[in-house]
Amino acid sequence: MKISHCTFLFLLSVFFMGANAHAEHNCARDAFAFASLKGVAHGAAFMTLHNPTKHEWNITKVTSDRAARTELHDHEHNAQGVMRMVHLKQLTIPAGASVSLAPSGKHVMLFDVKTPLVAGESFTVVFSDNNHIVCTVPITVRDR
Ligand SMILES: [Cu+2]
Repeated sequence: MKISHCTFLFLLSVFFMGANAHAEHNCARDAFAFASLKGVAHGAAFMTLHNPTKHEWNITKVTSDRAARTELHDHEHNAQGVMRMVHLKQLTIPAGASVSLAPSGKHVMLFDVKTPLVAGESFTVVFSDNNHIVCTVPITVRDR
């Protein structure tokens, strides 16, 4: 069977689209943090975390090269309807599932940011499951 030049280019482009789709099949997307407010030494990072493995993740630890201390937080409403942050001891992501970390919801809390977060810079957040790293995420700082 003779494959025309056009067919060949088409197959080649499908191959590269496939390769790109595979490269995106990692553990996080849309990861960002807001630039620091003046005089505020804490911040938060947001993303969609995805577990591409065949086993459940129980994330118990999160660290960052940009903050002295890092915690997983969620928001909850108390009986008075006031929203407050709570420390999540564990974040479970079933095999193949995703969890959204977004403003007013779950987030990575950054305490004692060493120097103010400036739009355009990036840093790293690392999620661990029983002392094994499950996901290393590059975070891009953006303006509010
Ligand atoms: Cu928080």
